[in-house]
Amino acid sequence: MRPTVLGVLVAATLALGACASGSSPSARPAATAPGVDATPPVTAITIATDPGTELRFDPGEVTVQPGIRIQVTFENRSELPHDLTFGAPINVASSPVVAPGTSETLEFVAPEPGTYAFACTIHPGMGGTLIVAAS
Ligand SMILES: [Cu+2]
Repeated sequence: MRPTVLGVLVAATLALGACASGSSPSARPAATAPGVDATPPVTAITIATDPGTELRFDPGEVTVQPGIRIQVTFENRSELPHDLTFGAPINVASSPVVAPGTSETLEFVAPEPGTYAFACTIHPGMGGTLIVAAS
């Protein structure tokens, strides 16, 4: 009689354990804060500067999808120092001075659909537009 009761208890414990571990994967996404997906799809884009001495980005307009992780490679192809700065709500920037012929990679998650400016803070008027639009 006793061994049978013990056997039932062990079986019940095992069943509970299996149940708990079985529900673990589905519980994991709920533990992640909304909008903070650890592995959203990645879109890689390149924003370069004019290869000469013109104070402009190439391209001056970039379109991406909302909620996508964006990897921006900023290539300073010109003979002048530049930087690449995204204002609020993105708030991501390269080093204050990206030397001619060098590049840096920035990363952020594209905000909600809209139009967002980026700029070179070294050269007033040198800027571009990031368009976030659902496709
Ligand atoms: Cu500049």
